[in-house]
Amino acid sequence: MHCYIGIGSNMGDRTKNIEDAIKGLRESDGIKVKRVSKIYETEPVGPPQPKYLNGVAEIETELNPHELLSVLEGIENAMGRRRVVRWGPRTIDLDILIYGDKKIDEPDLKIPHPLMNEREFVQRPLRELL
Ligand code: A4P
Ligand code: MG
Repeated sequence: MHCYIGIGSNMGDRTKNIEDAIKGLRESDGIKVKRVSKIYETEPVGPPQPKYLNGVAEIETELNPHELLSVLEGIENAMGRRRVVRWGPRTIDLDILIYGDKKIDEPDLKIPHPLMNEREFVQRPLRELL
């Protein structure tokens, strides 16, 4: 399936965090990274916090949506992400933006990502790839 993954970081070495996350995607079984957008510095949305770097990766995957979500969570956890504040600062955030033309509305998984269309930090890199 053809998917788009949103990538964000606003803590620590943001550039390295984004690179490590993309490397994590490349090394994951069942995922092929096709293209990566430019990486942009963006104003934080939500509580006051440092600026983000954001980008989007286009992937092809054999994994189903829940399997893909677990892989993304595995990469986040391996990179030392800790849940602290909703919408708060994070070393890395990986979101499934689009999974083919599938629509999912479950408590732990909503696709397309519900806030995607309102967020310029997602739209700008995504536009490059669509
Ligand atoms: N979840 C549901 N749907 C999805 C999906 N499509 N992809 C669930 C990934 N996860 C999905 O997310 C909480 C839970 O959402 C996951 O466990 C998963 O089951 P999280 O990443 O642990 O928590 P969070 O990120 O604090 O909450 P949320 O609502 O995902 O926040 P967002 O929407 O990701 O926003 N400003 C700028 N400039 N750039 C940013 O990247 N990011 C955020 C976080 C806020 N402000 C930002 C940015
Ligand atoms: Mg998230």
